[in-house]
Amino acid sequence: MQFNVLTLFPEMFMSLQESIIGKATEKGIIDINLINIRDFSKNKHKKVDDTPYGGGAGMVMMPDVVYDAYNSIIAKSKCNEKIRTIYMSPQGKKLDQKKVEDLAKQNHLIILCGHYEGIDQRVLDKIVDEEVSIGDYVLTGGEIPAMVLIDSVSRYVEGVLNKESIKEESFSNGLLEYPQYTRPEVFEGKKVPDILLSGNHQNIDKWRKQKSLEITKSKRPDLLLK
Ligand code: 4H6
Repeated sequence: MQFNVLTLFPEMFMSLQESIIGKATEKGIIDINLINIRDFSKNKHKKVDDTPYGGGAGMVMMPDVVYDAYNSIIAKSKCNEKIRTIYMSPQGKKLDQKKVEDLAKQNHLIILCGHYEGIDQRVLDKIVDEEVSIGDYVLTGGEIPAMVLIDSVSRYVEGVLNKESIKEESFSNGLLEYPQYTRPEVFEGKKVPDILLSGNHQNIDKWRKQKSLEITKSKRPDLLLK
């Protein structure tokens, strides 16, 4: 799966190369194509923003620069299929596991990261298919939300994780995860629950399902109502 990211801060995405996503990009399962919007500035000072019409604080990213950066992706894309363009914004629809699974069906995505006070509305109207938010809080830029989206979607791409981890995880069954234990058998006087050492997998499954329910009921009762 290919993620094309339009950003003023491509270096921020280097952290994605650590751990599992990094392994997947090495294997070629995932391709993160970073496009520096600043490279498309026509200005000799590489200016990408200007003051807002109508006045007000801060700066707005210029539509032509963003449009040229976007078109550089379209020009290079070999397939004729339409590529979904997502704008990371606090005004977007909240990202949840359902949306993540839906996005994972795409072969290509374009993710637009805004900065300053945002981007001129006219280019957004032209290129953006959907606005996505990672939660109800404001950040200085769309890069961290874009990384959250890439990480969560990549987990569903064939070959990134083993299938078991996806099936067993939180939310896939609508419940939170049961508690996990590993060696040592006794830690600070606390023993691992006996049932997990019993070797009886039917009982272990039952116990875990029960724990999942209990934990969901106490920590996230809203999930049970859904
Ligand atoms: C688009 C428009 C996403 C992007 C405005 C982005 C939070 C989220 C941004 C802005 C983001 C999220 C610029 C508005 C800075 C506030 C970048 N913040 N902002 N919740 N910020 O997914 O000022």
